[in-house]
Amino acid sequence: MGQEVKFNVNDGVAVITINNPPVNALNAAVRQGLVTAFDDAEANDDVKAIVMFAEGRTFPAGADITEFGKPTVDPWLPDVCNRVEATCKPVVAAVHGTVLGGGFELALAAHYRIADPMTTFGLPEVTLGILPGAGGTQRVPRICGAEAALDLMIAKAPISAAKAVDLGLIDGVSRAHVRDAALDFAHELIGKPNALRPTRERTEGLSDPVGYARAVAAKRQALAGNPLFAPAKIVDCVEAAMLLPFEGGLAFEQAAFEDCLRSDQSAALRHVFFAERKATKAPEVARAKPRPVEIVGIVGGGTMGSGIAASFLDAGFGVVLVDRDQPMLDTALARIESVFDKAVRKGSITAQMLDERMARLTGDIHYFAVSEADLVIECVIEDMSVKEQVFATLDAVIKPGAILATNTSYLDINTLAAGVAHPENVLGLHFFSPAHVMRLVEVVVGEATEADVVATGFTLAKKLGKIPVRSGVADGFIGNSILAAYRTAADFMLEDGASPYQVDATMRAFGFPMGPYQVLDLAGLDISWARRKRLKSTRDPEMRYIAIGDKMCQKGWLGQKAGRGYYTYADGSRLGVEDPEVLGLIAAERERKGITPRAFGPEEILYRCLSAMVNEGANLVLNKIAQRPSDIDVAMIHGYGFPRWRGGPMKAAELSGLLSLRNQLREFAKEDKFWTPSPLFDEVIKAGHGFDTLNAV
Ligand code: 3H9
Repeated sequence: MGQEVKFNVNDGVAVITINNPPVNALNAAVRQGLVTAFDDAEANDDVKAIVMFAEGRTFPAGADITEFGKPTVDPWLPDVCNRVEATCKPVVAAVHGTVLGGGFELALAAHYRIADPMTTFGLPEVTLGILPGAGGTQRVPRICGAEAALDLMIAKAPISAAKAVDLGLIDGVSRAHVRDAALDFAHELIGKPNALRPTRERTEGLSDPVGYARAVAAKRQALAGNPLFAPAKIVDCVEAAMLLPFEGGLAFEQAAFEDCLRSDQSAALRHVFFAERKATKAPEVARAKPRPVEIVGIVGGGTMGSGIAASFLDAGFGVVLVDRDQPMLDTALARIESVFDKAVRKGSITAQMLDERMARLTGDIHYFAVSEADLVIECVIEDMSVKEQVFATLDAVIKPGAILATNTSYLDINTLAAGVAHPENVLGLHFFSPAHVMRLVEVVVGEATEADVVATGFTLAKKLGKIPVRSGVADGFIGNSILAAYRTAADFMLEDGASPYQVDATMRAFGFPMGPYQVLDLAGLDISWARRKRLKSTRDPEMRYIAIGDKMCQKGWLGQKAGRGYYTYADGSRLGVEDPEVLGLIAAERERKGITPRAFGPEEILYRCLSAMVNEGANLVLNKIAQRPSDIDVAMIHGYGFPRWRGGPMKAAELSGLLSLRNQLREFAKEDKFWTPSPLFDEVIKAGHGFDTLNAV
């Protein structure tokens, strides 16, 4: 037996211990070890009962996701579960930590389950585009019925040990060490008649066939129109648990599992699982220790500053908020309190937690108030001279070693850093709006930024429950650079004959919550106008320039805040209505440039928008602004609403073929050099591993 599974006998009870850090994933070695251990325990006459336990922080958190997509290695997890369940001596699973996916299924194959009270249980396979494929869809409903089983497998949220006891999934919790409690339990079982209790033979959950069928039908209806593949398959499997004998149900589940595993959706979602974890790794994080941060200063209490303050308060930090004058400060403090008020109304925090958060917040109108802060983030308007002024003032009051961060979305942090005494302490922390909700934080590393300052940025983002993505300095960093390319592609199509409403509808149908013109209206057209003006002097004169946005800004059609942008918003409504005057303005622009409009179908609109994103993404990797293609996927999913189940733009491109994309870009480039394929494609295509090698860094 390998090191991953150990076996010893303790006074008539065999203890089978899994040891495969960090999360005891059920890889091939563990699976083989378990089968051998159960064979040995069964063959050993001294053994009267068996306890299955795991070392370290958790009972297995699932199958080993890295094995999916590779040739299968026997024994396969469903067979291991069946082996455990078929043992002719009572088996007690002693569980703790995060008992997820295949780990939970393994526990369900035991005859009894005893849990540490802090254990959480879940079947989150659907987040990976698959379904519980080791008997979970058959065993769970046999215990707790269809409704609870479907919630567990589709709603995704893990449940507490107490809830698992309520549902009958767990036989008890113990405050003693869970292995000792399970040993006592196992001793009590020895010699008892009917001590074997295979889950496959349980029927409590099947006792109300009408209710069962109703729950299945309700979930099926709730999922109508859902673009995801796995949830509907889960419903089919749970239905099969009622209709088929156990073995037939298992075979049905196996076929459905394999369908899911082979799907692009699963490849995309599994990619995102690892991409999110990879994004938190950067060379500076590996080599430097983060600086301690307890108090955070925030300058500017607008939407961004208030959201960032709320985020830090949520995570337990002390926050000092500075705004220009008392009325602005009062508004900002009220805005922060209203974020917590909403959370209380939703039940996600208590009134006492609100008070506790507000007690850690102080407001001031003097910069000196941040003199004790370990980190100060400026969140003032997106104007270089204003930001330089704020940095210069902060430089005079902050304590030695304090980190100065900017929340700029576009501006050059090297220029900002050059104006302060310690440029090595400067970095960008680019949050996304609403900052207390959105998970992305771009950690922008300047030429002079010290490694420990970068490491601090990463650590803080994680403490806030956010996903940090490292970015080098570029106008718009990673996310907004890609957004700009996306909008350019869309604007080209507008001028050539598409309407903004067609483009928005196409991108929504793809899975974005909003189309690019809806987003422009929401953010304000003046932001991208300011960028275009700022970059005017460096603009390539050979590149096509679309002036539609500029003309709209000149007319004051700045988006929702102005009551009209690409859409009109009557009486402050946030639901835009298509505007014939916008179509007229676009038509006038076409005429001015002598363009004869042509028709665009959704396929072409989508293709052009996505390929512009991917081409820009490839250039960001090539120019070392992004560390790896998968970071681009993470940024676009968590900052810009790219549908997670499509894997992000880079993964989506890889799944549909990089060679054909490169060739199509070459064709487009005959229209305009904007489309020139990134040289990165040739490198990657020649190497033949897709983006794998680049993602591995
Ligand atoms: C399944 O079970 C299918 C079956 O139904 C049927 C099979 C036939 N595999 O997240 P962390 C790695 S599908 C491989 O940073 P945390 C992770 O990549 C599975 N690796 O820690 C990371 O590596 P690195 C169903 C895994 O404390 C390291 O462990 N289960 C797996 O924030 C630490 O992870 C799930 O979907 C895995 N299953 O969170 C659960 N899990 O250090 C997936 C983790 O190199 N896992 N790793 O970056 C989780 O949700 C979280 O990892 C967990 C811990 C909550 C457990």
